[in-house]
Amino acid sequence: MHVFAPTPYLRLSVLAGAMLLTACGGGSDPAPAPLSFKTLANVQPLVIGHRGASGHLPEHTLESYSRAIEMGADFVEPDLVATKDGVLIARHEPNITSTTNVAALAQFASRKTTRKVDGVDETGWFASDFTLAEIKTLGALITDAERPQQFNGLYKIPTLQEIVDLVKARRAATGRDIGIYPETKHPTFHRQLGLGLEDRLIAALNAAGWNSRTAPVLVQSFEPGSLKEMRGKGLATRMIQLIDGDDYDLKTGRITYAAPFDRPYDWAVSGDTRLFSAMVTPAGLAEIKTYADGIGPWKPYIVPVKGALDAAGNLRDVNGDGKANYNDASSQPATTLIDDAHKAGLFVHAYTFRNEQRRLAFDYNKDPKAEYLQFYRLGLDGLFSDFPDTAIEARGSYLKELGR
Ligand SMILES: [Ca+2]
Repeated sequence: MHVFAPTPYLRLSVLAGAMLLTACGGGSDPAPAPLSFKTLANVQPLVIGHRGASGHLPEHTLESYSRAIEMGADFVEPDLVATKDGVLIARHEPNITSTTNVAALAQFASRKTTRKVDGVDETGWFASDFTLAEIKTLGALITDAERPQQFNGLYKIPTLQEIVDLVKARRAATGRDIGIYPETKHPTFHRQLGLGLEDRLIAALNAAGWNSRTAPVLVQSFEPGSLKEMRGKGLATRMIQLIDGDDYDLKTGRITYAAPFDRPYDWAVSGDTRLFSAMVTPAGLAEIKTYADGIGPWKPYIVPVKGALDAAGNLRDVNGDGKANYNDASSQPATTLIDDAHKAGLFVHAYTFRNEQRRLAFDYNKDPKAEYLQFYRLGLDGLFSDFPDTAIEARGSYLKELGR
């Protein structure tokens, strides 16, 4: 039944509304009233191009951000780290070994070193040991073997300034309200190197004329101290507290916590023993509201994922591929987090949505759009996607459901 109509109950209710208007003499052919969004601002959910369109092109390149904008993303998301000469560039990690071709370049072989990042030893090449001029000789790599490899090494590492310039040019050319969503990455790590990210980001946004509440800028961090510092130093943009976890326990459906993903690293340094989970309690949300405007939780804080167990208590291989893993787990009833955050006056932008089959729970039936729709229907205010094209296609389906 209703194979042509994915949400028959919604369509019926719209139809009933239209009939009622007609019966009341509301005029000829009144347009049915669209259903309301459940988002905090009663607007459609935002699609944020996570590291650009990183499912398609090497992440954090101007080409990746451009592709996301072409696909219709509302925001592009640069993660920020600092070079040796103090320039903000877009990389997901201070350690640039996996996202660039640096390991293959003989002239930089001696730069290989071991550094402690958030308490964990990492060996490789670090952005903070390279000047911007040196960084500009590197080529970016795509980090997922399942994604297109033919662009590896072709694109440069962009500076924050180049990203601002790109977005401004695209705003002017398209008339669209495209924004940037910069993240201070490992703020404590950078501060300890004397390369604090906060002053540099504020200076860049001041120079761009984008240090205001209405600027097309959302600033995010996992470390509350970074956001609080920027607020204290006059950053006026909207800000987002990211909320992480280490892994899923598919047997219980619970998020697990292990260092360094158990708590913000500035909490670890200051001796605050709370976990990230403290942030999603009413008290935690109220605390975030004192310095930020929204939260950016990992997806399972909103929709937990849980597997079925066999008689021996082991995870069942539900899809019959011989392995028992995430693909055998199914999404569970949503938590109250979106409603709780909205009650606290905070919007909710969840991460990260990806298309690959190995990243989809069993009950999405291998269709990434099913996951997007589930979250849109809950009133999520925005989401980070490696595939903005799929996110926007699913948003189109959602808008149709609402009669928009
Ligand atoms: Ca399986």
